[in-house]
Amino acid sequence: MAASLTTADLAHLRRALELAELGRGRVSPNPLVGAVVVRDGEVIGEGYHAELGELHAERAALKDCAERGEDPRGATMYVTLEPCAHTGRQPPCVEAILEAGIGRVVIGSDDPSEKASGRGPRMLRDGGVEVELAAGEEATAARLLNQPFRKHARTGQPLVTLKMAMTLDGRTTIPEGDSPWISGPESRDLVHRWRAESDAIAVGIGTVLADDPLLTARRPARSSFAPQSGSNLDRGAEGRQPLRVVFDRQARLPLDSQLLRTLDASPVLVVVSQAADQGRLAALRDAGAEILLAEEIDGALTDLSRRSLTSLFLEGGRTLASAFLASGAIDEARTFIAPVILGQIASRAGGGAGGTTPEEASATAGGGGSPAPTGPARQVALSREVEEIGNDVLITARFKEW
Ligand code: AOF
Ligand code: ZN
Repeated sequence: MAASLTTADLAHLRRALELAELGRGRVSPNPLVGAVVVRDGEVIGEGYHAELGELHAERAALKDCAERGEDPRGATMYVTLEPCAHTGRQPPCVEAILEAGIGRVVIGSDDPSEKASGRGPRMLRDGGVEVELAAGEEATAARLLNQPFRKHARTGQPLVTLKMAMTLDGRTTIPEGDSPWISGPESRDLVHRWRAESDAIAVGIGTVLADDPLLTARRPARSSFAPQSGSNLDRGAEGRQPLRVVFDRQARLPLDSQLLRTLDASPVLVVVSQAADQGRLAALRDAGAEILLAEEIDGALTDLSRRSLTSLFLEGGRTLASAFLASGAIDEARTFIAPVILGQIASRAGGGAGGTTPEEASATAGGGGSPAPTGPARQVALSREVEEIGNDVLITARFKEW
């Protein structure tokens, strides 16, 4: 089936993948999707899913054909995700493809959601359209593009990405009085971009008590971060803001913390346990925080997913990370290694790098009021990539693929 794809087919599919990328940070909980329409070797229309609730990629590409005065009858459509057959925020793409008389559809990846799962491709075939599913590199790229969407569809939980920054001697915390940063400015810009692309960011209460972080996505001035003009990342100084989540079993989040003082920038959800004091919970609610009661990380993740959050970006500290690891809940790790040696026992927690304090050890959802679970938590990555970001090295390791 996929063996019949030519070099030209694969090039058009890669173009569709590039187009899909343009929707990043703007369409969740929906997938990133791109489409290209080609007739007689010539591209006659391109489209992508640009904004949640707006045209799907396939319809956007057909609209582009119409705007260019091109007739898609008999043409091939390359689309990164199987076309939908259901009516949701948008009418089914399958209908539009059949109406347009597209002769062949080349699909980058399946759609594992219940309402899809092969229905669209079957309807296209029944309608006389030739349908081919890609394999190999392009298919892998199409699946990797939508890991949050795919995990959410398959498991009812968000994709969890753990971010860390460490020195050459393996330190993740910085001594008092030193510069608070481990990683360099380019890496920190990238972290802000990742925040803007995530549905939620989580930290442990220890990190909040130590650092009083804002956890918003701030748009850096540097050119390494250049959102498309017109994208919502371009809106004013701040872009799309993820939900801020604090794992705080005992509800100790200070009422005067930066998090609670910036609720107009983005909401704060505090994950507490039964052990939390009712008075504290009432005070947090009065201050505008949302409260989520969850004894286990698993339960917290399922609840976040029910709120249509498909990705959770974990930013410190080590205890929260350990609790997630022990629950087998980490899908991907992004670790910066900075060309710095601290060479001493660190005492300052956090500092943007994610730290651990004694308080935190008893304050994460997985901690149970005692130190985080230990035991055999070793996981070996399925794949990893290494890049240079400024003076730092970034290792992206994938533990699960959805
Ligand atoms: C998208 N964009 O380009 C394609 C999608 O809520 P709706 O009506 O927009 O439908 C979303 C579902 O449609 C999504 O979960 C996926 O299964 C399918 N395809 N979605 O948002 C697109 N092609
Ligand atoms: Zn669709």
